[in-house]
Amino acid sequence: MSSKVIKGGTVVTADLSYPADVKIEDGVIVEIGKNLTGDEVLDATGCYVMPGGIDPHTHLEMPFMGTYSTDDFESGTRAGLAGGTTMVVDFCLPNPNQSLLEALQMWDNKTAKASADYSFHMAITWWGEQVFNEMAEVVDRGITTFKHFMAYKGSLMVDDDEMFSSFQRCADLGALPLVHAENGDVVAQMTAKLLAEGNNGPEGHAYSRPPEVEGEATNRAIMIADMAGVPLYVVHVSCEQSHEAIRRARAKGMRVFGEPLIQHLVLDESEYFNQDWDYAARRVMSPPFRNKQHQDSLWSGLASGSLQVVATDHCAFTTEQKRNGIGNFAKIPNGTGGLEDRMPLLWTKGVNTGRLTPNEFVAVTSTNIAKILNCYPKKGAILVGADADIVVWDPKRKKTISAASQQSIIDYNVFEGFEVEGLPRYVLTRGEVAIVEDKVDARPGHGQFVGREPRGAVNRALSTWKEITAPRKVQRSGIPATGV
Ligand code: DUC
Ligand code: ZN
Ligand code: ZN
Ligand code: ZN
Repeated sequence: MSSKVIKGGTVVTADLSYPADVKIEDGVIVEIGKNLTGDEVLDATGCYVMPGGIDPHTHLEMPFMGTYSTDDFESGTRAGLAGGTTMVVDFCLPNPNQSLLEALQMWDNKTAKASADYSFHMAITWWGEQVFNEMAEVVDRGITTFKHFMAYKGSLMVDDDEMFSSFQRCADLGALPLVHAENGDVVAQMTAKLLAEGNNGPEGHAYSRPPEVEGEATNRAIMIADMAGVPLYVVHVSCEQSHEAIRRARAKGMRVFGEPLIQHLVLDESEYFNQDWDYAARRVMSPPFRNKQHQDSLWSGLASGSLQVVATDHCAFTTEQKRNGIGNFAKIPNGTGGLEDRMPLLWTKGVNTGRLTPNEFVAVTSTNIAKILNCYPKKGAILVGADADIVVWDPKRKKTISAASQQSIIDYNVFEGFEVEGLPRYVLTRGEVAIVEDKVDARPGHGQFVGREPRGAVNRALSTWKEITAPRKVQRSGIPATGV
């Protein structure tokens, strides 16, 4: 059996930094120590040897707003690998009244050319006995996270009744609910008003979704989760109002997690104002970019631990697709890319500025989410027995981000022109070398599904703490009269 040794680097985990060689056989780490030997040597001199990044929020080849997001599992996982990300978690979105299992089959069919490992979150886009029953089967298939859209009225949005029912079901199944927290009713009304007044340009998108819309929904979801007796994960936290709700809940003792995106950390609302139409429309995503005060709030949350994960919400549309919204900003497909740039940008803007330590960088790009999703230490770890998903990070390598050299197949990059310092020298996916500096050797089909177990005792919320010695019985069918 052939082996590889990553030699001469500094192992950096969420806890520790120490000089060591890392030996790999059969796709897993078999030894960590001094003076290791192997059949093939990868030189890590001057580099950090870190767990590969995990991006828990992508939309690859997703049907959305009348089109499909353009990066698929092939280009998306390749882009991830090029930037040090070795696992993505994509959202499976059933249509209203569609079987969750049928939707899952459709999503699974998209993954044949994935070059890095992947998992799924299941979205709850409608409610009924079928959904209640199928959620148990979805959990049995290793998908233990359920997403709820509080916005996109008329398509993906669920109301509080549906959300409360689903959250209670998640509690019973040991699953974690996720929310896209924006008040969809308020957004719909503000959108209609802006359009009626003739404000139809891309900046109208930002005006229609102010931070209050997000803060209100985040507070509401937290309270509903606590009443259902389940923790909560808030995706794409973009503003102080939402961060404040999460901080307050955590201070009270609730298990609430918050995920800012690299886009909101790095880009601000000036991207929408007094800009050329294409420029602004390419940056239309939900939630929209915010001002500097909100950005500072997100950075401080990552440093203090009140926010735990940096993701991308990678959902890439071409300029041509964005132009569907000329004359009506509500028809601009929402979404931006970021898979390739998340780690280099977070390193450059976070570690190089002193806002984050290298260990905190590992925590927020990989280890924390592996623990939350319950795939640690298979993923997110440099430990004997862990998958050899490894990035050998060269803190001195530089580049200028440009669409001309990106792996994403869209025609622009929202970070065009940003200088980054800190890039992969090598990226390994289960022991296979996919990236050597600028050389991309991602192998379509190599990526495998990562199934996850229910979360066990950590899936308790504050309101159910008293029940810790009397675990609930998992009910596999039939909607119970009450949630407990
Ligand atoms: N926001 C986006 O910008 N795109 C995809 C879905 C979402 O919530
Ligand atoms: Zn969202
Ligand atoms: Zn999303
Ligand atoms: Zn392989």
